[in-house]
Amino acid sequence: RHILLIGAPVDSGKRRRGCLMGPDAYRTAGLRESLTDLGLTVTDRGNLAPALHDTPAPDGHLHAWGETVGWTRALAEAAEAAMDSGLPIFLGGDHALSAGTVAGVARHAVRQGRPQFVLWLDAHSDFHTPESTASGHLHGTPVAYIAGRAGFDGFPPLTPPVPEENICLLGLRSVDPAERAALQDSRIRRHDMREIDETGIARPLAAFLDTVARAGGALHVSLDVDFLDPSVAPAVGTTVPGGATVREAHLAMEMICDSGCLTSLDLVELNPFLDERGRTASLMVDMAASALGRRIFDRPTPRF
Ligand code: DIR
Ligand code: MN
Ligand code: MN
Ligand code: MN
Repeated sequence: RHILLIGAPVDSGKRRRGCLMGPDAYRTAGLRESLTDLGLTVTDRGNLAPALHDTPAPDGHLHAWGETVGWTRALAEAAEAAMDSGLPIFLGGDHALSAGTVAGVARHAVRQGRPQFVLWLDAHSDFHTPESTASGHLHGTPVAYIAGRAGFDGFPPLTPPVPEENICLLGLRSVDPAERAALQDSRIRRHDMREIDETGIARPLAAFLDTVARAGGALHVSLDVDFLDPSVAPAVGTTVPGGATVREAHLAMEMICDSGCLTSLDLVELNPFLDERGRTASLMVDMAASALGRRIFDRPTPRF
């Protein structure tokens, strides 16, 4: 399948700056070359810019509301259109960008009559609403938006939202009390690091991928750098100890590839300003390569 690289230098989802450099860090780390080495054809579409934004924030504590609304509109359109030409990889940019990418790919799935699924690989649940967020950082809200929770005035309408049972959060270890209460009230699938410790990462992931495959679904994967342990992926503003190891993360990416379901991918929250000689950017490039077919030896994914 044809791969599209789409730069989304979104930096409005939190106060600490630097994610706007993410797309160029992935290019510098050789993302395109890693994928062409796999025999894939790759087009780099350059970087997007936000749509004009004039929407007032519903509340004063929300950081950069209008800019994030503008990005969400631009990204939703770009993502929907990209799905007609290949498999887009969105180069972030902070996690606020996924409101737009998921809105866009979900619209495309509706047109195809295909259910949309979302796999969220993240230390955080990103399930705040604009009302519940204490930080006012919108990168902590995209899962709530795509699931259709209220309060996102000015954001493009989701037609329809992604069904809760089609969303799977994996890697959790930092969930705020309001998010926890809302998640426990929802049908969103959620797997914390304790579960990964107890069962291994393959079991919950295989179960979800099996559901996607049986439904003939489109699968969007949103990979937050902080899914990985900060000892191997330090270049992110919100490090949380106790994350996925390099091996766990590669296994997850290889299983995603084997499922044959992957239709779009976000690489988010890389802050190159915090990196050590590009090691986090390079690791994220390796993750993308594993998700798109890089292998040591071919071997079918075991069933659980
Ligand atoms: C944190 C979000 N729960 C907040 N942190 C995130 O500010 O609401 N970091 N999403 O990546
Ligand atoms: Mn189409
Ligand atoms: Mn996130
Ligand atoms: Mn996170």
